Amino acid sequence: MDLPDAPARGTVHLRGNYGAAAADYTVAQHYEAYTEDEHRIWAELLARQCNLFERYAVPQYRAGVSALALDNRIPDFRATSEGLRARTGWQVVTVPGLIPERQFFELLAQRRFPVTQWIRRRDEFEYLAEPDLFHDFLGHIPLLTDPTYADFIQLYGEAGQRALANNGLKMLARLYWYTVEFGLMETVHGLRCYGAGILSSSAETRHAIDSNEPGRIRFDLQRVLRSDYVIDGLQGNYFVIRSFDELVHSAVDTDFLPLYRQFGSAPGIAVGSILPGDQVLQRGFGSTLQR
Ligand code: HBI
Ligand code: FE
Repeated sequence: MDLPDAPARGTVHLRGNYGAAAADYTVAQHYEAYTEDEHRIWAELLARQCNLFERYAVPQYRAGVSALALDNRIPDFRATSEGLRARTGWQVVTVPGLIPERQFFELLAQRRFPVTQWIRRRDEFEYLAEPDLFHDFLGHIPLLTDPTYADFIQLYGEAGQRALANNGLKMLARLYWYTVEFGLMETVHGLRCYGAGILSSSAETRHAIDSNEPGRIRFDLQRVLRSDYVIDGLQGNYFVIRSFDELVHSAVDTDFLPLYRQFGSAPGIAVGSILPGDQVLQRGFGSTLQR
């Protein structure tokens, strides 16, 4: 029986219904309105991904997936938030889709992670133009159970608010891209993935670790802030950290403003480049050596 305020099934989860959004761009999830087919799409996507985690994901991510106790139903964000708040103070809030940077950074600074309300169609399993519920939830939420990573994402939100005021958005977005979305970590068992854009895509998960096409370069904050990226395609390079502490220290110990001033209007380093100063862990055959 639908709740009185729940709209008809399958209607409310239309993409981008920003009309219902509050000033902070959040909306109600309307959990009861998800259709059986939307739950099945979640289950099919999860089944494809979760058998890759053992081999390809960092242990902190695997621990987060276990803690979330995912099953074949789209998660109810209110229930997720109760468990998450107790662990690291984070909550999951619902948004209609991509939201303006200002509101995005504000939510992260408040330890409120925005997850998209709608889930992709079956014909979008391989490629999706913008993040959906599956990418946002399965990619980003498990690591918010890790205290150090959880600190980094809040620090990133605070840095984003400062970047907006200092023409640093493009450079800071690169930091998010090459860590939160497509980051790798060096572990005792070899390279492992922690990036959400990798772990929510079976093709990218395999590519990031198994392919010898992309380069794997040791993380260097200034190098990452200056490195361009493309949003529609597999990565040309991956940047490798040793720990999430390294991310927190890079965010806390760096004065970004001089970097924004020095490099903010310069062209970015081309995708797939290897620079003389790079500490290359694995040189990809797709990389181009810059003299
Ligand atoms: N909005 N909902 C949502 N999710 C994102 O990941 C997101 C966004 N807006 C902006 C944005 N990401 C990127 O520009 C960040 O690098 C700021
Ligand atoms: Fe994302």
